Amino acid sequence: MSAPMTPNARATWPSTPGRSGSETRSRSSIPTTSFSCDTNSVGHSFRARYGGGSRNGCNLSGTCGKALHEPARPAAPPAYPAHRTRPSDLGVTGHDVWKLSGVDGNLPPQPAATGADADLSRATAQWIDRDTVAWRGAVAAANHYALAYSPRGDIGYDRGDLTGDVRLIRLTPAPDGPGRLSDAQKAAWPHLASPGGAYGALTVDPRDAGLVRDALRGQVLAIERGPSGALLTATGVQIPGVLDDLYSGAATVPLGPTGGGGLAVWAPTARRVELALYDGPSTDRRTVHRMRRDDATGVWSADGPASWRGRHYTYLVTVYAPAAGKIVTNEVTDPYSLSVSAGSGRSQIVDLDDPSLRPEGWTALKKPPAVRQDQATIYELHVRDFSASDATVPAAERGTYKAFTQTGSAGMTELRSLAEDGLTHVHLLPVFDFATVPDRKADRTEPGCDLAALPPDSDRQQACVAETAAKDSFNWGYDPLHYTVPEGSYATDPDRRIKEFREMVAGLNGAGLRVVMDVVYNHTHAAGQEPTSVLDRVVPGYYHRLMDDGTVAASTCCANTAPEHAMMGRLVVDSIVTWAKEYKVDGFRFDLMGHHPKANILAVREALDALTPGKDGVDGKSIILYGEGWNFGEVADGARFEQATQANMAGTGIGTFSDRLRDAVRGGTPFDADPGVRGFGSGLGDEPGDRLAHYEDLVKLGLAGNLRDFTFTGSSGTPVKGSEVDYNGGPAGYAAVPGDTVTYVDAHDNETLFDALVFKLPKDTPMADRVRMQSLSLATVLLGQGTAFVHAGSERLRSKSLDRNSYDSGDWFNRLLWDCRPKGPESAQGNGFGGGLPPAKDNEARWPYARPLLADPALRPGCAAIRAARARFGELLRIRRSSPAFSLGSAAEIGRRVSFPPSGAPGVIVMRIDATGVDPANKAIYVVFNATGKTAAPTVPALKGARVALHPVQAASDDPVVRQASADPATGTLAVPARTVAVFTETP
Ligand SMILES: [Ca+2]
Ligand SMILES: [Ca+2]
Repeated sequence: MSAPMTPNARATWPSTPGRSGSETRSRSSIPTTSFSCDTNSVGHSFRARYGGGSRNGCNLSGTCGKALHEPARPAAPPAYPAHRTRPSDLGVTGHDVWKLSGVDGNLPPQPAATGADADLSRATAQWIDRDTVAWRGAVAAANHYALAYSPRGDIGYDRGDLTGDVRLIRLTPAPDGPGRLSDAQKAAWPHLASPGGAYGALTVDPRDAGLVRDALRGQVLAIERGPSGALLTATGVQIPGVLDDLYSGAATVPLGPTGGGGLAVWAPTARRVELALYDGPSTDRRTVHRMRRDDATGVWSADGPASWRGRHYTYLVTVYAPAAGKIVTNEVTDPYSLSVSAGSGRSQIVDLDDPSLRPEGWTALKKPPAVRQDQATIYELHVRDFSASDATVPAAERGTYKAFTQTGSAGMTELRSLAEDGLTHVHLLPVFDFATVPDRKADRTEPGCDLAALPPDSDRQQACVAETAAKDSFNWGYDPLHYTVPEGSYATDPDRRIKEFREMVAGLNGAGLRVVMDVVYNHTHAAGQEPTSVLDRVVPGYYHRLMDDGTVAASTCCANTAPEHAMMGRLVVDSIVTWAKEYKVDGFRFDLMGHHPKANILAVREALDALTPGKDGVDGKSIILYGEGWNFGEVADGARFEQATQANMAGTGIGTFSDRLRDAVRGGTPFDADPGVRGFGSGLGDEPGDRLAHYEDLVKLGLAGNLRDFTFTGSSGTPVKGSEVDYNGGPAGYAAVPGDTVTYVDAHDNETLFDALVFKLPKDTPMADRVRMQSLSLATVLLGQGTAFVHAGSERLRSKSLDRNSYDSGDWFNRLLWDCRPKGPESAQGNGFGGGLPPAKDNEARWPYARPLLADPALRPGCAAIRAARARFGELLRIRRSSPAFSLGSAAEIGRRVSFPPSGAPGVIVMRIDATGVDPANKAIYVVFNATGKTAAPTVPALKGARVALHPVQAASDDPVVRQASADPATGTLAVPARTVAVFTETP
């Protein structure tokens, strides 16, 4: 029997049928190439389809962290048959022998096939549990299937067949069908069970079950051979399902620093894991220690002595990495890191209870009173924005956690003042370790131009900012590197980040504000073998969500994680609990929460609810949760699991941002090509018509917590339920309880409210009226049922110089100015407006709209306007806090008590809240939103003869115009000046 010979291959076949033999073939080398994400197209499809907000984040370094192989090109090769003898039959040198079922003896080489579908860089098969491989396409009864694996990771493809140290696990058509997924499997893996039956099912031959763990610790392919044995298909295998099945015991094993000097890491597919223990954060001197693998859980551990505490470490993970196409040894930080070195290159063993990591008084930290979710009023703030431009903060502390300890600074004085008015939470944009800002100040470069000296409509500011954007101090930070470590660039010294982060929490709590963290578990900065890839270099192919071909899903802009996989889901819960317990964080906002399973977010809730002051030092039940419940991408419409989307989270009390009221108040959507589309708060009040009428319905519904079952008289004149009001073709009302809804009119995404109004309001609108419309828009947030959310600076007309996506626009476009007084060139004062054309990257198409606006001095507010806006915002906060009627707490109470009597005029909304029995001081509260340019005078018959007056806060208002609002008990008429929100109380 002659072996097929090719220039690079040799094969030895057994001379006696049934005896073991060996076959060795050359490895085909597969070139690796990385590619850049087309984030514009990703962002565009996001924007086009969903009301979320433009994406930000990880498009920053120019890589999505994915590496793709170029497909191996099949030559016209000889092919080999299917099915192999049991490996146990083979001698120690034996590797690979093909047999056909029902045919005695080993098969000789077969004639050349015309070319198999053998792109080994893809992974179209999915190993979903220890017994089952889902096969893309139908399983053909006449064909033969197997998992081909190699502990050496050296399987290649050449001339029609596999090369390398190929071992096999036999697969047979699954009994259901046959060759079909069972109903239970279809339910668990809905995206594999499309109506056409996209995936067949294969079962691991019980005789080979003992090979499964070993196979998973090498390269694994799924192959299909024709009746003659010719290779038809060879593809990589997705392994999260089988790992979750085999290693379910890992779910409760402690990971990361486990006390003393102990460490543990889950790496079930690794061939070896070693611990590299360094003498310091940057020295090369290290000792390497073996780690012990627990075969049942896949967890590797080292029991270090307590003297290891403080030492820096990495793991040396020897593992098959599909992105490399071979076995590699990855030096990688700990996914469960609690501390990292400056630059995040090494983890550090720390005990977070160490007194040196705690500010004074930490254990006894006094929290501001807990606030029910629907009573919360949240202020969304970026750590750098808060103090980078605040001259009252020592220069070394500007832009840092430490700035929150400067109790006498302008910023902290302002936060305290807002808290006194009724603000309850500060929500911080990402403060976990992210990848896009160098930790050390010395490694950062700030823009070198005199930005303030340039003309207000110049394109030079943005050009200058763009030059240093990749190396400057600013990024929003939606590019996670280590989920459970504070970001280093916000510390005055990255090595003191833990203590300084805690000082920030204590500073904010001391100012009367609870602290929310923006968390981004839905993606990582990178995947594959990229240097900033952590999870995927420990367990390649596990933590991220893979598409049908095995590439990493990137619908969120970046490498999407898969919290539906057990250990990723666990990481989310563990990380949040650590922030809650060890950093005393009072709330969490999930970025793209709709990409998480609902069950994952509920598991977070459950874990937090179990934290008690006595046991854990914090009251977990007082921690609020909310997130972006958008429905898009590869998970859309429940394609893979029940998502944590707006509609699905209804009734959980975990909030989702409502885009309904936002769009109705601002007008249009954040994604319109023309930014001038008007809404209820931006000038449409003077343009009666169907559009205004519909927007008024959305605003009313939003004021009532956006409840799906809230019934009110709609613009049609007949009663309508929240779920019956249209929002872009779907139901507008989706909440079941008021805590489900986070109401907002601006956030870090998209233009600030002031900038949106610049685009939308008639150009000749006087500044005083712009201030009024700003307040009116914010009033729809602050006087509604449900969680109120504002972007920092909205209360003071904050502008980003019309930037719609400032994630990497530097400190300059993100300036938050606490001091409105002119202190330099005209463009440096005020609210940030007129800081030049916004960065070309996301705004250039709008420059023709922006240029004349930025050049217009009438659009730059002075101190009087900014102070007026701030004063009225404070009044709205005080009014919200003044009565329980503004947070009734249940759908039933809202349904019973909130109504919208006819206003008699387009552009005017009257809201009545029956306060009897909930507010001892008031019988009812009336709020009139007059979004028109004329005095409104709605008549409410029920008010005839009632004791009705302007709310005491407004009777003493800073705004002389609202003080003119009046009630006439003789007629029941409420007279409200143009562009004004007036609140009236009816007393017993
Ligand atoms: Ca960092
Ligand atoms: Ca930057």
